[in-house]
Amino acid sequence: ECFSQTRYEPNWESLDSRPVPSWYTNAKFGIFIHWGPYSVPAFSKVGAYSEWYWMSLVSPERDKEGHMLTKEFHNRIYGENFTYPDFVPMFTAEMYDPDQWADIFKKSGAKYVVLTSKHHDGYTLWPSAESDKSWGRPWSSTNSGPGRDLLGELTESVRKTDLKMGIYYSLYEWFNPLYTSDVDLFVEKHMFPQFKDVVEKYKPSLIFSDGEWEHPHTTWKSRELLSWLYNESASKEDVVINDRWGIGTRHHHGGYYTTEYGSGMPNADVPWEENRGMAYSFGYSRTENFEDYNSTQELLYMLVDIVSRGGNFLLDIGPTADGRIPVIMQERLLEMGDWLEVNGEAIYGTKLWQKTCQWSKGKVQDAERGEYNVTYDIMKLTVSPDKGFAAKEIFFTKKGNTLYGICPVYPKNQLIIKGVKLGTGSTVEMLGTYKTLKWKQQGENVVIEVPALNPSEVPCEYAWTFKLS
Ligand code: FUL
Repeated sequence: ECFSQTRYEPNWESLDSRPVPSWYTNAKFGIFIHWGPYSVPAFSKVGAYSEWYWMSLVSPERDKEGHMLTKEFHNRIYGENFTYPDFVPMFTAEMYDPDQWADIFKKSGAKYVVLTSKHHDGYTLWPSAESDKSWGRPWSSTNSGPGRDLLGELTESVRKTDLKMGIYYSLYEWFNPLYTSDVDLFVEKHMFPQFKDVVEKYKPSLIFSDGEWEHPHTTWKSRELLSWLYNESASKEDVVINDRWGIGTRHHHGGYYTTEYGSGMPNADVPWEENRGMAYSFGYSRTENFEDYNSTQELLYMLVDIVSRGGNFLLDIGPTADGRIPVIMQERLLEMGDWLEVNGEAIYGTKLWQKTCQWSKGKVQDAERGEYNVTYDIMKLTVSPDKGFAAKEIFFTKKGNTLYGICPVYPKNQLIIKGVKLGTGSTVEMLGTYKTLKWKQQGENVVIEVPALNPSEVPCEYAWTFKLS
């Protein structure tokens, strides 16, 4: 892959023709991080996003109930005269240890990390001259709050591992005086130089653009920016971008397609990525309790389901204002890593298998026909295999001639995979064990003898992978 030899023109036809670098489509699992001054109040109506605190506080239009709750909380705890920028000195990050973060990410089995370089509040986690200038006050993490280059430090730590480092970047800034008065001037004097600065300084391998929806891509001059990124920038070799570059670009233009708190994309022809938090918010929210968090099992099934349909999973965590990754989030990540340690072979570098069927309530989803309506609620149910037939209980992935069947339920005695012909000399094994399993071809189906395992032989929890090669 050498992307830098092609010259990309500032039009969508040319820009969209750039292939998404394969490091990304092989990676499958990434960690998203929402961190900023909003991590200080760390408050949201349950079900809403805490990183929207400032907007929730001042705008009844957006979500009246959320606004009332936020306002009541804010006035009671901080007082009416306390403004959002007053949170900045409380955004201290004194416990921030980027090496420890990177270590957890590595152990989680994720292959890339995406940190909010700047969210809609405009506050930057790196020294940005544009930010301080157009806000007319210190508005970056080096000269206020933590007094550290949070992005630079994490970039360095992540790059000591083999994980890729990426950034989230919001195009719009709710209350930036330049943005609210003259968006064209904002794009020219603020956004362009700022975007170029963050790219040249940290060479991100991924850019998750966002906050594009108030203007068309022509206002953001996205095509010009992207042709610079692809042709000129320090990131041009391996950079991956998403699809949020102006009204109507989602699922049409840019790089991979994004879905958010959904189930992913029906169409597997395009690289896509589902992003969500472990509970309801991206930023840390102190209103979220134990029962709001998805279990490791649920998160793993999301990952497996998404990968079986050809997508990536960008799972978000919200660190605290003092720089800790909440222990429940650490636990989820480490447990996902334990599973991936055994089963990663069936995840990384795989493609969807044509006959991938979705495990869902009463309805089988078919990637070939593109039906699409997975609800994760079913993950909470105990599923009993339907007479040992695989179609409803297995997620499939493939790599070359190898087919992987990932079973969220341990098959009793037999596993029947319908519509698969295995050549003589093929082997079937269960990942994490050294057992080669007995199998036979029975017409159109492969019938695998599944041994009962002693507790000490069970290779992992939650789902077991059968490798047919
Ligand atoms: C959304 C934002 O508004 C959310 O706060 C979050 O950053 C999510 C990933 O993208 O559109």
